[in-house]
Amino acid sequence: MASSAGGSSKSLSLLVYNIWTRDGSDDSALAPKFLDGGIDALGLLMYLRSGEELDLGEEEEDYEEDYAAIEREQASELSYERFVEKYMAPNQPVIITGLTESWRATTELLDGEGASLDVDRLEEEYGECTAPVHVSDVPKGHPFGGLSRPATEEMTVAAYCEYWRDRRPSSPESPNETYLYLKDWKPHAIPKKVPMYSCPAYFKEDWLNDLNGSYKFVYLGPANTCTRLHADVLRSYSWSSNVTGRKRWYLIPPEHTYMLFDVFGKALAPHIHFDLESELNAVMFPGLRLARRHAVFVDQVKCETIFVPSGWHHSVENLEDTLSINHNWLNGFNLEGSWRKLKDEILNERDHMKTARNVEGIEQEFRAGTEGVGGGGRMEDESQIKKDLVLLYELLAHQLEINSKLRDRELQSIVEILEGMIELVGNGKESESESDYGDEYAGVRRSTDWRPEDLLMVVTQELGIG
Ligand SMILES: O=C(O)CCC(=O)C(=O)O
Ligand SMILES: [Fe+2]
Repeated sequence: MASSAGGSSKSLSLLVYNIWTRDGSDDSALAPKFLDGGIDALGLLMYLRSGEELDLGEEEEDYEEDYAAIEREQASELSYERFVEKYMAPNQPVIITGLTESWRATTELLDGEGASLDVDRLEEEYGECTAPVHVSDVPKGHPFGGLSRPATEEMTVAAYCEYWRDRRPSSPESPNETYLYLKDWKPHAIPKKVPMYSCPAYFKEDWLNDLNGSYKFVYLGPANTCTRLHADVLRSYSWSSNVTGRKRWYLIPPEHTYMLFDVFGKALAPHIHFDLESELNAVMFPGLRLARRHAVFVDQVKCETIFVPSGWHHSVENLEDTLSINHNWLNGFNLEGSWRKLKDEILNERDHMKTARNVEGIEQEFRAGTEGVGGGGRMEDESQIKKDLVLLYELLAHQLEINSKLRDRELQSIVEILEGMIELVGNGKESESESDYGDEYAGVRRSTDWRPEDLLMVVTQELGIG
């Protein structure tokens, strides 16, 4: 990658080579490093160290304008069965129109013509609620070039409405416009309040919200606010409806996810059109240009609802002041994908723990050298994985308890996942699990006709829940 390495780069590469090949004893140990992008990372590190020119090869074609579009369907002509067959089961995105016109949010929270939000009414009804608010600094002349900082505090809806009414452009000297984006607000949690919307029938089979309804959100953001590239919790589906305003969505199919990560396979690009004119960004995110070839794109207008399939990374920009409502949701159709992802994360984390001592120092040095580059979300860390594992376990346990209509294939998936959890978590403890659970554990593992309640009990013990 670097055209010619100087003295310090050579000794550095020798050091890394020796570490990665266990002191030169096993060349084949380098193979996984080629596959996971580590060699590119080494090249990049050498470049940063030596200040040498990089040979980036031929200038690539720019695919930026080539995004494929998302289909649109009218709710009145889309039966539930067709939605399942054409979109939910094959995990394909769609925009559905005609679902929100009768919502209270549409009939009561918009101004006379329904053209924009009635902020006074919102404040009157919900002023005392609190919600997380994200701050976005957007460089002038680069709409959506800014990244919102994660919410550090909650704000009352009244205070947010005041901000909304008093918004002014920043002073001409300021390089940025600063916006506040109210996200993940949960007004449905207010007791005895008439709901401002109802969940469309297509999305009602929802094991995630069956648990405690905590994945139902309202978003309110001025034009130019955005949500960085991400995939939703546990690879859940999302549906999102615009009550008013316009959003631009970019979605990347799951088979191309790997193209969105940096050379270390860890940091996600913040946006699908992250600036690749910068040489360093281009090297840091070698797959991003190609990912654009596979992205689909839509401008979603008022009263349209998008179905975001499982595991599709997406970034979202508010093109106008926008009020939207969304749920993350999960059921027997995307359950196995959720589990596959979690299992991969657990295995990766273990692998990482094994090699962490070897590569962490190098990686940290690299990150220090490229501070401010990329900076997208990191792959899940250990505590997040544990939380996700507990969440998945709890929602499965809940379905077994409340859902008497589970289809055979769903029951089978649940049992296989519980077995997988035991195997994975149990393996982590190595010989301990045998002695802790003795015959009971062995009995479950040997069992050919599954008993979900036994599996649940063992997983509960293994995860330390309950
Ligand atoms: O509207 C947004 O800013 C983000 C929405 C989103 O990520 C979702 O619905 O999954
Ligand atoms: Fe999302």
